[in-house]
Amino acid sequence: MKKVLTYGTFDLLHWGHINLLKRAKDLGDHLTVAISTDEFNAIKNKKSYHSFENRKLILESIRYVDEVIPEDNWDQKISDVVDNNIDIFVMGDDWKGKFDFLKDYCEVIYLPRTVGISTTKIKDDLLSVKNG
Ligand code: C2G
Repeated sequence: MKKVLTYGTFDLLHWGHINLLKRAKDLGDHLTVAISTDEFNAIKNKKSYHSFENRKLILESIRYVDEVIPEDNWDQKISDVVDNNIDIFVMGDDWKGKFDFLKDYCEVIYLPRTVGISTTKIKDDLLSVKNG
């Protein structure tokens, strides 16, 4: 069984996230998603609209996702890969090169980001509608 692993906040889930998760799952047989805790988001200077619990619930409902684990620090990736017997690590290419150190432990693939959508864009667009 080929196991795939990816990381993210996945707030205000949108089709760019789904495109990433689908392509990640298509690379193997099992997809684990490490979702950033609210505390880790603070370290990433990200404020989620949905709580960790609710973002986890949403992710667990996606057909491409087999398992969801918490991401609470920058330094857990090697142990996550080893402890979960991961074959392929996947991230959007906005992270290209940042996780190449994992190549000693698994295949590392950066997938093209989906253009035209982001959680930030959703927030900004809604704000401009609200403000007229
Ligand atoms: N993504 C994408 N296309 C978009 C938006 C996001 O392919 N239009 C991808 C990102 O490249 C990432 C994943 O979806 O691989 C999750 O995006 P975020 O929730 O923004 O994740 P991020 O905050 O970048 O967290 O340790 C790694 C971090 O936790 C990554």
